[in-house]
Amino acid sequence: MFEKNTKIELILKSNFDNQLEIAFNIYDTSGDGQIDQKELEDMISALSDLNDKTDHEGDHDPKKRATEIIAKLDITGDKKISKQEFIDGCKNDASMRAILVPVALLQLKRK
Ligand SMILES: [Ca+2]
Repeated sequence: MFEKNTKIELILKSNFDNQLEIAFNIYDTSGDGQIDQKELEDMISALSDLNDKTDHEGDHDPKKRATEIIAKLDITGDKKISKQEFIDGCKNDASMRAILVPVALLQLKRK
């Protein structure tokens, strides 16, 4: 319990870049420095489950959302999101940031 609280405090105190970097590392489950379609889909799916949004159809379809997010953030056109693309994208686009770095994501990290 103590360890968890310390982690939250660290996240809150860290600056915005660090928060985005933490978020990126949560998405990049393979640890190769790129977020690919599958990693994004899995995390969007996990986040909506966390919010009790069990509706994965239509606009909530994780596959569709992942495709849209990659289309928007992938500058180099390799269909993956690098750390720099992720950080720049979140900084320049508040709606992207709201989708990609919700409070729920940082809660997920603690599990
Ligand atoms: Ca990866």
